[in-house]
Amino acid sequence: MTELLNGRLIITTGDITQMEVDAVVNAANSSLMGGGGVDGAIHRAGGPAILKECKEIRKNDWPDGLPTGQAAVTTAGELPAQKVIHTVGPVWHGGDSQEDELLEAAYRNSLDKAAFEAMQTIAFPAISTGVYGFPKDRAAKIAYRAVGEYARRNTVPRTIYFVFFSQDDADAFLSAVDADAG
Ligand code: AR6
Repeated sequence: MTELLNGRLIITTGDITQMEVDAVVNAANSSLMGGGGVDGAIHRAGGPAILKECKEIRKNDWPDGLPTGQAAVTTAGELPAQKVIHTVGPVWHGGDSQEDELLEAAYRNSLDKAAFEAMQTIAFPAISTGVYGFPKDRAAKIAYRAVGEYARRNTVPRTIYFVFFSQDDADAFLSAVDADAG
């Protein structure tokens, strides 16, 4: 576990579905109907209440799907977290399709949702770096910058966790961010 940004950002490893936080962020797709990776794990561990609310959101707010970079909140069902914030990261198409801006927006809009509901603790997976193919180093720098800018301007959420699936991914994040700072 490593603390950055004066303790506002905590880098840790493990299964994000086990985090006891106010909100876990889901690396979803626009359909909000579930999938593999983090999305599959969250729906499996949280149970059917999450999908039920996702269907309501599709019907009431986003009939054509949640746009890339946006975020939406549901119950966390049986997860130890209180809520799930679903966001859609960009699919990597080589870097010239606004992938950087859209990834930053996914982090920022998720944090905005958390702040709006006065959530103090939020846990992010490494959005877009699995199925969606975003290069991990580049995603690390964007995630770090997005959260850093947010934390400077906002006191809520108080603590932001980046949860990596493996120690290698956590180490790669720390190297990428360190290289950026130097
Ligand atoms: N806890 C923490 N991190 C995880 C976990 C977990 N339980 N499982 C995977 N990771 P991905 P994406 C890491 O593919 O790239 C889904 O099908 C994983 O190692 O979950 O945004 C959705 O429905 C990787 O580094 O998300 C979408 O269709 C990171 O989480 C699509 O995948 C993100 O990998 C979204 O793709």
